Amino acid sequence: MSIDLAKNLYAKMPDVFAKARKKFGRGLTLSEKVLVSHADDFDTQAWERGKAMLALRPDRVAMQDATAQMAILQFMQANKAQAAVPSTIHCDHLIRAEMGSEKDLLRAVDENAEVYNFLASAAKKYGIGFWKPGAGIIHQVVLENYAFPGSLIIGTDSHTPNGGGLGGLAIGVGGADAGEVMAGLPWEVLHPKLIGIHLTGKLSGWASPKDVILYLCGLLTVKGGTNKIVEYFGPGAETISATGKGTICNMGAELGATTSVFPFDQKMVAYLNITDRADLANLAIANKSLLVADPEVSQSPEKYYDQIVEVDLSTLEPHVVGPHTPDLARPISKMAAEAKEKGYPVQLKAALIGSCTNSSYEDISRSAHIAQQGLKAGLKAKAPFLVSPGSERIYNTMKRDGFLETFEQLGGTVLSNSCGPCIGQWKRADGVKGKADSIVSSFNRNFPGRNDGISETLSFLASPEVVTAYAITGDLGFDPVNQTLKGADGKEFKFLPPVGEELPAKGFAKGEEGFVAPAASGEGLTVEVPPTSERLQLLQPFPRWDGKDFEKLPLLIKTKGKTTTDHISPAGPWLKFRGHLDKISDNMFLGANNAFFPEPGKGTDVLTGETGLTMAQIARRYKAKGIGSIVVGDENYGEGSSREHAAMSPRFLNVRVVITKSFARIHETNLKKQGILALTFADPKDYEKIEQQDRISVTGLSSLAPGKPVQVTIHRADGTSLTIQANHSITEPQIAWFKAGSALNALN
Ligand code: MIC
Ligand code: SF4
Repeated sequence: MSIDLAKNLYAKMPDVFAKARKKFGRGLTLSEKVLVSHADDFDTQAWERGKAMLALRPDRVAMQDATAQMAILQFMQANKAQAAVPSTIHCDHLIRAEMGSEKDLLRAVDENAEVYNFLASAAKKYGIGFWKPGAGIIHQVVLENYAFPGSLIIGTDSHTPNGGGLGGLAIGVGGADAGEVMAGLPWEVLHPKLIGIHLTGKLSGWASPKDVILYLCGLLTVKGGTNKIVEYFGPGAETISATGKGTICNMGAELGATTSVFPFDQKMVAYLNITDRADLANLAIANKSLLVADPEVSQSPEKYYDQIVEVDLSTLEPHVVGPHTPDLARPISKMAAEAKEKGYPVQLKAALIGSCTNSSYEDISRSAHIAQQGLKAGLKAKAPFLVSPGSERIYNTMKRDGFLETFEQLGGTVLSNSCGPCIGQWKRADGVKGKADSIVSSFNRNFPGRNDGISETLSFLASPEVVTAYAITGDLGFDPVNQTLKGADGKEFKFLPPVGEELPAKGFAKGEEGFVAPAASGEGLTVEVPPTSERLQLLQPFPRWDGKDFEKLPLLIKTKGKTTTDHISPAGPWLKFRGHLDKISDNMFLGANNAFFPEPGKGTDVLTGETGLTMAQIARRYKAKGIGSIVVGDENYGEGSSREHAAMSPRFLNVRVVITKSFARIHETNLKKQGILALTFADPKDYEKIEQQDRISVTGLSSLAPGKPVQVTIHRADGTSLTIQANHSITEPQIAWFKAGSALNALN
């Protein structure tokens, strides 16, 4: 990475901070420092938390292969010669985890050739850095190479906030946002509110950074961070390694937070130094006061943050969360009793460590310490034990320092440096559809069906060291932290708390790092999209709005309960169609619970009465008749991933309106970008009023205006009707997206 980016940014910070202090009449939090220094135009920008739309200029864009396809296809529609900001593509999601690292990688290169060629050729042409398959998982590679204190990075993946571990704002977005920023436009986001997390004390024993965020997930819930930045401060912050901070920020996505951030400190200096960025470390040290909150913030934080949470790291216990949602949290000492009470199957069918969230040297060395204790007692892993290293650097260092060997002796399998089982690219040999059993991982998400494609599987999350201990005992009904177990010789022993190193004493081992630089000029280069491809399809612009109100739209689905993007657009086997809108749309709502049908993903064609059809089948029928439809959703609709397929497929299949109790941030923006009207019930209880045979009208659209509610009329099958109100968060420019049919259409 060129250090000039940071130099230029730091050089302009003092002036804009002075202006901001004057305008706000107070000192600045770290988040505000990053926001104001990236304003497209500080002077004309309105700064009101929770209200104003901010137009920002990110320092860089990162994309992973599964979302990059749509991001690049959309960027191509803007007809630009080069990406306007430094950008990278990372091939990590499309590698299946089945036979171990080497074979999995070879197969991935073969079966994804079209997609990789497309991405590599586009990267080369448009001046985008390309990280080959096997190089590592986007967030780990960004932390090792690109994130820096004070930076603003956007990434087409919801766990982009991992970069907050190095003191910048790193934010997950949909591909359309990335495409626009690469096309030279500013990036828009609702001015987030701020949650201040005051950290005191120091982690000890089994407690790890992962436990900080698992605990916060339980406390704040999956909605607690929506449209908020989580800013950590206080003396405890400096005691956590940079990679540990990365873990905490990464999983802040599970709170729905816009992003999370830690102030610049010595731990970041150490990490920058060991990842070959001493120049950047020195520059940041020289500019330290710009990269932390102003001193008055920690003196009276209540004046600066909208909400404050106190966490004493010294008393934090290791936590376990799940199943099915990351906010069902409890200390590990309570897990066994709860499993018994709720009837969770206690035999663990797999234990998985690593991923973008938890594969730092610290995580791996602490886990290896637990594994060594197991081996010493003559034990092996009882549950299949899988390790997903986050990057080539991590993998080579684990190998050099003997950790790989330790895991393998324990019976573990080391997978390629990729997402693998975290995103359903895992063939679980013993998995049976319809049968509930339990698995545990150190990943960040545990929505139904996420890892093994089986929605009954109960997936629990914990720190990698706890997961390693669980791998050895194979039993969720046993507390490996507090209880004793029997070694091979029958003698009782208790695991000693894990001990590891934050950073490798010998530095990181290098390896084939897999970076391909773009061509100096892309002129004359072509982007490879085979016309007959099953994997890629050039995009056709969505039709413009015809100026008419939506009259009597049939209800496609009313989703009940949690509706994450994994429910709306499942990954796993569908990942291979991420570049082919028509094909992937067949997965639409396959995981969602329909209020009017007993089986997920299915429902009734209300025009013909035929039932048991998939949502895609029904929507395709309506579309063929030229009819749009409406989707009704529950709370925090679209929680989870940044994948815009969850918005593009409905749009492609003619869904015109999505009306919910509330939305998750990235998904709400994705819907708007694709030209779908995203509404919320003014009275959430109105959700209950929607019935299967209703026809729903949304009227007054020609006078759609920011802050002005919209009328929704529900026409009942018996001829009666009732009118309710719906709200929206559509801004003036977003109205233009709606009218043009999509944000991209509005550009051209
Ligand atoms: C995820 O963790 O859910 C993913 C897969 O990384 C997604 C992106 C995607 O769906 O491609 C995310 O988090 O945004
Ligand atoms: Fe990959 Fe999982 Fe991280 Fe998403 S959360 S980037 S799927 S490892």
